[in-house]
Amino acid sequence: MTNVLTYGTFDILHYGHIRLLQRAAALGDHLVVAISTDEFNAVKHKQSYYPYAVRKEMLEAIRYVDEVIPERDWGQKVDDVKRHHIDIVVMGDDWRGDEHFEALKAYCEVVYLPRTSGISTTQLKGDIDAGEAAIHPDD
Ligand code: C2G
Repeated sequence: MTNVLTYGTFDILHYGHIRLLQRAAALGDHLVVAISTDEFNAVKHKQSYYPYAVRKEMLEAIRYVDEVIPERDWGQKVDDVKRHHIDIVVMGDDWRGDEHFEALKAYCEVVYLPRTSGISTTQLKGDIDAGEAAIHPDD
């Protein structure tokens, strides 16, 4: 049984998030997603559109996700890995080399997956405000 863990805000879900979750789930048997609380988002200087409860509800509806837990602070990751018997922590490669994840290499494998280009929650918000239609994801 290979347990996989990933972290994120996952606000206004889009195909970049889904493709990350799909690839993370493919690395093991059980995918745990630690989703940032609204309070932790403030620490990350992020204001999510959806509150934690809604973001959690949407993630739990995704077939690749087996379990959702709260991400309350930067310091919980080692405990998360131990408590959930995590074998692999997966993040998009915008996090490659980040101390918070590099430190986990003493406890489990850490995998950085290529981000999906051309999509982000910030871009979505901007395009919607400007009345722009989405370009085809694979354009
Ligand atoms: N992601 C991706 N491709 C995109 C957008 C996001 O692969 N086009 C990945 C990110 O690299 C991340 C995950 O999807 O691994 C969630 O992205 P965010 O919700 O933006 O999460 P973030 O704010 O990076 O929070 O402790 C770590 C933080 O909680 C991560």
